[in-house]
Amino acid sequence: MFWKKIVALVAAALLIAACSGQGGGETVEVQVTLTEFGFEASLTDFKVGVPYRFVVTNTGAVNHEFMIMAPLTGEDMGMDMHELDETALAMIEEDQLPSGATVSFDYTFKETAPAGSLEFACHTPGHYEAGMKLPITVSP
Ligand SMILES: [Cu+2]
Repeated sequence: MFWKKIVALVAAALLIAACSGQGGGETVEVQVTLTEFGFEASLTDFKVGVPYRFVVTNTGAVNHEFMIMAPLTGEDMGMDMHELDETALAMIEEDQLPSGATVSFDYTFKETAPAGSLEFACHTPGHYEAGMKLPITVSP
């Protein structure tokens, strides 16, 4: 009798946790396409706290990578790939994104990002300079 009550209480607590875990928000799917040399995205204005599922497809002929990070300034250009990777909020490595591949991941923005402070980018050598970047914003 006692144990049944405990089990029921735990089950109820788990249910409540499951329902409130994402603030009641539904995951929003974002389609991103990579080509030579650019991005197309179904969404570029995001909101803090909303769970997004990025579905990233490489429709180009060569490998690309996908990063969400701050635009590079002149002095950042001297950073090596490893340092660059560290500054990214999220990324898909280029060996995971060969021609024709689709990779999905979930990401929720934790901070706002005004225009000009964040972008999608491909930092495979030469690609960024060729135009593989797309500015995004994150609002409260
Ligand atoms: Cu690229």
